[in-house]
Amino acid sequence: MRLSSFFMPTLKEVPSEAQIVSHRLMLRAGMIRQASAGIYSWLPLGFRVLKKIEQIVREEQDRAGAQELLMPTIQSADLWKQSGRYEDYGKEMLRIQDRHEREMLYGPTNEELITDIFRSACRSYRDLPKLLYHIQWKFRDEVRPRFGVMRGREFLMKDSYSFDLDYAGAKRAYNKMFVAYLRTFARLGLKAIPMEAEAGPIGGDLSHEFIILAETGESAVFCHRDLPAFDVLESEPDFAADLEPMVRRWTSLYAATDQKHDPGKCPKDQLIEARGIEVGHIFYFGTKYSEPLGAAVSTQDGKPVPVHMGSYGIGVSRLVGAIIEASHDDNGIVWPDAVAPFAVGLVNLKAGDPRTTGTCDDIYAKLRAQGIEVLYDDRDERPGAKFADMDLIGLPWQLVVGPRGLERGQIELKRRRTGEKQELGLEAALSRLAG
Ligand code: P5A
Repeated sequence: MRLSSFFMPTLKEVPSEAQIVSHRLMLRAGMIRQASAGIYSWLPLGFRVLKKIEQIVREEQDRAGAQELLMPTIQSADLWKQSGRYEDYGKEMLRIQDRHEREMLYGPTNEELITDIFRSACRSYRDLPKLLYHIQWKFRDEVRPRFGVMRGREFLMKDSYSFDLDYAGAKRAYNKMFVAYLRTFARLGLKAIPMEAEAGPIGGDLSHEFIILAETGESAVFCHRDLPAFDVLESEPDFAADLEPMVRRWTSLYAATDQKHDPGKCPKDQLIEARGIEVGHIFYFGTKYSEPLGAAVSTQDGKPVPVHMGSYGIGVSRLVGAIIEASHDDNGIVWPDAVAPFAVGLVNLKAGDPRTTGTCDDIYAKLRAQGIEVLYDDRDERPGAKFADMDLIGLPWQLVVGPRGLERGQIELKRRRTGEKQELGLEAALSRLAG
């Protein structure tokens, strides 16, 4: 992509309404634009990151054996009346009337709708287990939407739902999601710590939040100081096997959110007290929805029993902000490779110089031919402005090409994360990026 034609409306000024660094950087880098309170348009740069995150989330769901479908954003109130949550959800739910004066709503979550889909198709224990997910926009009319995409009113969630015959089956599904979540966040370049949590309006008595430690986190969290060093990607889990030992290991050390924290039970001398961002939340709630909605299957002896369910959420749009909170410096964003909107920023230091431009055009073509995503700053701007923009948008590699370096047959390769710079010949630089 050539920057001269790419729609990336960066801001020089620090937007005054943005209180935390990720919100400021997303606005300054031209990733999002507020449409109204807590509701954002995703501009091309931000949208590319959102899609990358979504894809990693999807791959790990698929690996764990979940199947993707797509439910609508607008739901009928009827199912919510059957579950009893139409009243309970209160003002957070955006209620809508259609032209026939039917009560509709913009879904804040999908337990009711997926239970309805399940009950219409599955009647026997032979239909179990089922593990389904979608990635869809939600609306919650938060009292105080703030921090940009971190606490929005409209936000993108990956939500999965499991259906099993009994607690043992449901716990197997819970464990699969637990491990899939650890892998997902690790692949996104994050250290997410599972913590015992309150189930809130979703319900149930077994629940974990996945928390990233960050000063700007909305909640106080407490965990054993050894937990952040646990590494989930060191081995590939077998999702067909019993994951209980792995989940036990991850839950063996103390970790609790504010509401679950018990000063009497925590290891006081080995405790980290920090603030955290909730990027995922998983729940087992048994028959809370299957009973009122009549989602039952017949067992081997023909008796109908309500299915045991769980639901599992990841804040996909929140993750964009959370990753920036965890990975930035004074000059801007520092994207982890896996989610960067482009892998390389190619900087032409002298757009008016035929030799420099010729070399840049050549590099641009070669990188693209190798399938490397590159943003080519071909604008006629001062080098200082180009460097500042490149640092701001945080692409993992910068390739800087100028007339003076070319005299010596050299171009500069900079690693955004460390600031480390290397002078290399053209071919060496290209093979470095390919490797
Ligand atoms: C689990 C999936 C649920 O809604 N039902 C379906 C369950 N859980 S949750 O904890 O309420 O939300 C799941 C994740 O969504 C993100 N999230 C938000 N992101 C941005 N703005 C918001 N207002 C918002 N509310 C929730 C969080 O990452 C949360 O863990």
